[in-house]
Amino acid sequence: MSDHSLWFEGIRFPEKTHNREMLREVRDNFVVKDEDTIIVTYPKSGTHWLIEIVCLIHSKGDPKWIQSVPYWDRSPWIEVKLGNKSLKDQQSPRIYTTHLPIHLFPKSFFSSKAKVIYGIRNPRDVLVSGYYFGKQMNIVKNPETLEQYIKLFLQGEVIYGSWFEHVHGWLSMRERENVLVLFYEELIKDTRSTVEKICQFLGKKLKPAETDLVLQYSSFQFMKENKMSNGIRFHDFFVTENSTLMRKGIIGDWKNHFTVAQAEAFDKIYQEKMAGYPPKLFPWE
Ligand code: PPS
Repeated sequence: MSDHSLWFEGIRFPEKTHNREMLREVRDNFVVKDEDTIIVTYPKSGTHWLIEIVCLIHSKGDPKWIQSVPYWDRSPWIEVKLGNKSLKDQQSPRIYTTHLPIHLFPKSFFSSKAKVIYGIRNPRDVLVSGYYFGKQMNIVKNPETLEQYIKLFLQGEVIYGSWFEHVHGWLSMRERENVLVLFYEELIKDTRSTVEKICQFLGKKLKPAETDLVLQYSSFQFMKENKMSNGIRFHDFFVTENSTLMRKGIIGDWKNHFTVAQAEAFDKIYQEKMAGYPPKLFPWE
């Protein structure tokens, strides 16, 4: 029986929203422009939060744009059929989003000055967030239990493939001037400094009062209540009316879900796969 996924270059995608031609087209022929800002993440790493912050920085904290245009038109996903279509209507400077691993990213980026913001989150929290998100969607067939989901995640067989490969690929770009690596955890712990870091990277100067507005309108609560930020594009794919993108928005929820054995098994693989990075690069233990 079909599980509603398609495989492209060893990576699993939902077949309802993606197709191989589009993925190939994006990688080989998508033209990245120097003025573009691109938000790149592995799913469930805080993508929507980054979109909101970048949009608010562009509007200097004025919420009109984020309250009147849905996030999927403000910063469309290039590899998703509908997102790719709405990107065609965007004027420069463009903002767009992707969850693509580096080897499927548009080749034209590598000779451009476009700016990439790569968001990373503790993979254990990514896993828990993805597990609940999968449960409220019928976009692909997901495992029933967390135990099964952990297994799939560690094998890299969830949507968009292995977290480890994704992070290795994108972290290899971290010394580039036009790539900013950000952690969800630093956004939570010190939102203001992280927003200021993004402003600096994008070459935007905001007054303190404008930064206050960015913080206010990109807060979890505000985003949860804003239909243009918490709305669901693919209603048909959601199981319940109460489905939400803004679930908890915290650090360390995995501790409420993993058993000791699951945490140890995860940790063993994590240590093996993440060996070699500088100590303290990742803001989690
Ligand atoms: S997606 O569907 O892959 O694009 O999801 P993504 O946006 O990457 O990640 C969803 C998680 O980000 C949390 N989130 C936030 N946390 C704190 N503050 C703000 N403003 C915020 N906006 C989104 C969201 O709650 C999801 O995490 P969990 O752990 O499921 O709550």
